[in-house]
Parts: sequence; C-alpha cells; structure tokens
Amino acid sequence: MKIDILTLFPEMFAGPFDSSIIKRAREKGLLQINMTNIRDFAHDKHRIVDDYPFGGGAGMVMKPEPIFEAVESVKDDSCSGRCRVILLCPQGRVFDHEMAKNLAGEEHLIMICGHYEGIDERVREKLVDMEISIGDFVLTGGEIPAMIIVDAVSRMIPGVLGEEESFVTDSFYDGLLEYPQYTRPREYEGMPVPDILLSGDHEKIRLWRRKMSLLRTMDRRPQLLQQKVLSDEDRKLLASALEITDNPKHK
Ligand code: 4H7
Repeated sequence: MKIDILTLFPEMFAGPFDSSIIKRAREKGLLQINMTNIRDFAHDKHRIVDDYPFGGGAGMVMKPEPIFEAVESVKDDSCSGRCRVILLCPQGRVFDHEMAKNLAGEEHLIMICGHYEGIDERVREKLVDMEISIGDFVLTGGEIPAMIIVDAVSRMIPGVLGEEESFVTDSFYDGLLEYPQYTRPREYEGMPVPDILLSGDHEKIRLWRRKMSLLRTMDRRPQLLQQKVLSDEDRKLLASALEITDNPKHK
C-alpha cells in the first residue's frame, strides 16, 4: 500500500514511522509512506500557507492553493481507480476497527493534516473523499491522527504482522475486549497467576479466556456486547459465570 501524508510538519513522523513494525513493513516494501511538505507548494517567496479568515475572527486558515497542488503532485496513475483523499479533523466519522479493515484494502491513501484554526472549506468540498476523526477531542493538528490511522491500518495489511501476531486474533476483530494475560513470575508481590493457566489443559484455558473476554466486555463496554452475535458456547459461558440459566424455560 502507498500512503502519502501532506503536512506542514513532516519531521513529526520520523519517530513513529522509523520504528518497530511500521519500520519493518516499510523495509519489506509492504508499505510505501511518503511525507510531502505543503509549504513546498506555497506561491510566494515567504512560503506563506495560511491567511486571515474572511468574516474576521481569531486565528489563521490554511489557504486552498498549496493543499490542492500538493494533492495533485502525489496523485499518479494508481489514483485513476483506487485512491482516497482523507482529511483528519474532529468533524469526521469516528475511526474504529471496521474502518481500519476497509482502508487496509485500498491501494493508495492520501492524508491531509490540517493545522492552525483549520482549512479552507473548498478543500473539503472538492478534494476530500473522506473525513476521519480519532475521537471527540481537539488537537493542534491532524498529524497524530494520521499516525494513528497509519498504524492501525498497516497492521491489517497481509504480511505486516508475523505469523505469531496475527490481527485475526485481535480482540476487536471479533468484537470483544482482550482476556487478562500473565507471564513469569508465577507469583508477584503476593499476586498469583490464576491456577487454570498453569494447568496445561488447553481446552479449559480457551474457555476461561473466552469467559473473561465476555465478562470484561460486559463490564466495561456493554454496548460492544449488545452488538455482538453470541454463539451457544458464549451464551453458556456468560450464563454460568453469572450463575443464571441459559434455558429460556427457566427464566
Ligand atoms: C483539520 C481541520 C483532528 C485539522 C481542523 C484534527 C482533532 C482531530 C485540524 C482542525 C484536529 C481528531 C482546527 C480542529 C482548529 C480544532 C480548534 C487539527 N483535532 N482543527 N480547531 N479528533 N485538529 O481527530
């Protein structure tokens, strides 16, 4: 997958994109990430990319011309078919696992990172295919949201994660939260590891983990559990954990 990031602060991306799994994916050629400085498309000798808002008010607005030209410069043949221009902003659709899965199927993403008080509305109207927010809070720029989306999307591209770390076993992949995990030591500061995990009985362990996922989701994110279609096994596990019968006749 190819990802173009348009930003006034390309240096912000150095750490996250040059470390860990994203670094490896880039080295393997699974991910081509390119940063373009919007300021390179300014029209004047002072390289100005913002201006006062029409109608007055505080702050500056990003001018349309440099953004339009920056997008044009990164569009190539692959854009004729599948290329998505994304704006990271609080007004966008709130990002989730499902959107990450969909974006992972795209060939070319172009992400526009706004800064200052916002961007000229004509960028939204004419250039942007999709507006995405990473949550209901205000940030100084779209750069960190872009990093978050690149991270979440990249790990769903086949080959980016190793066999051991497949995204198919992610909790959100099947709509539940993760079960508790333990490693050595067997006891730490008086806190033991649950006996069942040391039993060697793989089926019992699987059921315990599933039950913990279900209980944890019910406790912390009841909405997630409501949306989920539970298997017979899931319903039995929940029922026994809650000490209620799963048989409708015995309600
Ligand atoms: C584009 C348009 C994303 C980028 C407007 C971006 C939160 C998120 C930004 C803005 C972002 C998110 C302009 C919105 C100034 C805030 C005070 C950069 N903030 N700004 N406003 N939740 N800010 O995904």
